[in-house]
Amino acid sequence: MATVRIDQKRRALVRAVPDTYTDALSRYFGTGPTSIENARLTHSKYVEILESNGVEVTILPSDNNHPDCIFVEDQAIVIDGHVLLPVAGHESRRGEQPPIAEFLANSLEGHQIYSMHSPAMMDGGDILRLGDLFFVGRSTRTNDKGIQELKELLDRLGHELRVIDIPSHALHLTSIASAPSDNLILVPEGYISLEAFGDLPNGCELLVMPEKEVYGCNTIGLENNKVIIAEGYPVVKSKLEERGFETITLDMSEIRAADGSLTCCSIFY
Ligand code: CIR
Repeated sequence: MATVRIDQKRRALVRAVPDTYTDALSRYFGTGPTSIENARLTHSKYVEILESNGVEVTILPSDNNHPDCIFVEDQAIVIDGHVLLPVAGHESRRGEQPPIAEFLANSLEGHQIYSMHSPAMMDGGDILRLGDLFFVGRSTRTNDKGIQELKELLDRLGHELRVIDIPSHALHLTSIASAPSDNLILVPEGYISLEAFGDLPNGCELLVMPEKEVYGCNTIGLENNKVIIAEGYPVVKSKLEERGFETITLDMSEIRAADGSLTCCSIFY
């Protein structure tokens, strides 16, 4: 999930699909990608959608030694121009970070960059931002020490952090929830207790989706009430449209096959 507010989504970093993508990790939604060509097609449509909605996109070259390298969201946490570089929760993904860190250091000159240190670990995919309120998933990828380091940064920035336990059949918090706007969270039935989100600020609410549309709960909210959604989740689509959102649909099947969702493929900065 983007860790920036909707109005801060001006620039995004993505990373090209490597030749080794069919070796990407897949344990949750996915049974493993089968077509690199289709993954590349989806990825280029993803970039096109962002660009046609006014986002300046930079594409980092892929890294064949890291089949999961397109999932850049996990590798850097950008909050109000500050960057926290987490220790990725899966050891095989730890070498993905250096080019991303270097790019952000050059692009966000003058801003503070903090590096997390093991045994703390965290995937950026465990963070969800609702306006100025943050949620973090405690998951197989994000531990208490990692959460403590994120909290220290958020304390300095004056933002509140709430912790949500992620069930063992889900990868990340953002695999099952997202904020299509700064006052709405999409969340599926049957994964997280709604109480875990606590009292939301005035005007904010949880929109509960059927359990079978869990994958569709990952969306990317953009300015002008637009939201990118995965193809094939009709309830998510109609509920968002009822609320006045303009939905932009993308076939995510080859990304889902590696447990990736819409938000995983970009870092807004
Ligand atoms: C992994 O297991 O790490 C990748 N195959 C999928 C990462 C998805 N990232 C995300 O939800 N932020």
